[in-house]
Amino acid sequence: MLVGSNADGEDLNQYWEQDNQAWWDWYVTLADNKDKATNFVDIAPIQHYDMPSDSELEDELSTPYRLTEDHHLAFRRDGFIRLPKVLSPAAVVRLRKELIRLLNKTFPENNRSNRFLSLEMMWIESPIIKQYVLSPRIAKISADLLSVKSVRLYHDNALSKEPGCGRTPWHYDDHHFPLETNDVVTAWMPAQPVPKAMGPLSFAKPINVFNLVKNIAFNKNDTSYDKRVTEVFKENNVAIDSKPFEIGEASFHHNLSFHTADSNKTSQSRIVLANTYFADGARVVKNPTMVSGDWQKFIPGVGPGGIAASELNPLCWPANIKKKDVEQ
Ligand SMILES: O=C(O)CCC(=O)C(=O)O
Repeated sequence: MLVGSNADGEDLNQYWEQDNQAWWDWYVTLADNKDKATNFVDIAPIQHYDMPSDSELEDELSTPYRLTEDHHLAFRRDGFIRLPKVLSPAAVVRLRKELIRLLNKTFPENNRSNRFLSLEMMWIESPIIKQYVLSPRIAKISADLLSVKSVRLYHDNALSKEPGCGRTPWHYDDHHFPLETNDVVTAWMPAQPVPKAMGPLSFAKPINVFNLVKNIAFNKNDTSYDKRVTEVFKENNVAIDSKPFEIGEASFHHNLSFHTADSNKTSQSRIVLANTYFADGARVVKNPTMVSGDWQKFIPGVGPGGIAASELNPLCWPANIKKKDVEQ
């Protein structure tokens, strides 16, 4: 899966040489997959909901979500939180329809089997996805959980775990995002319910368990890192939250939260919109590595050490989205 100098030796301190889909194709090979699914579980198709109109969607995605003190405490303690009803079922169905349209345009039917498909920066192309990505509702939850005044977008990401795709390796996002700050959060918003068999995002808790595994060497060529993290978490009886997601439920995780996801053993794609936001003012790290993939696509024109505030990193909270921007 690795090419050019990325394929040589063990060194991670180099730029990624392919596109971001190639990054995911490589990354999932680093997961330990003992139990390969052979029979897929058939799950019920999503119930019918009337699609929201553009203005209903805009209203929903600009309405603040009521976070409680318990939510804040749980996020600070555990590094992630699951929130019910972040999206209405109708908004989930509209999101799914648009993500499928975009995925279908990019990935031919005959080249999807067992893969982890990804698409980023969809908000530039799709006014519908733009509503979900620059959403004041989602960005305000993110800023509030981080306890920062303002957040910018790092990227949006469609994550389609296809039937038969194996586990997502254990990791924390600090390893991936080349941002010189820990004020980074990802809103992981499934575009359908995610039962256990589909591979819900799963979190190790509390947040500081990253200290148990921070000295494990990352190996770009095999599954040893993922295996060792699993072992260390087991040895230390680390609690893993791997509950299913209801329709409309979303999780928000900090960049120090260790997470994984099981394989997709169902016959449906596990489609998710994952938006990552970071505190305004953050800089790009001085030495991005190949584990950051093609990050310059997300922060164009800003080099190592520069402030991550390109035109593709708009301030999402406080909100500056205008109706006419959405309808362009
Ligand atoms: O969706 C997955 O399986 C992994 C996603 C992930 O690691 C993330 O959003 O940070």
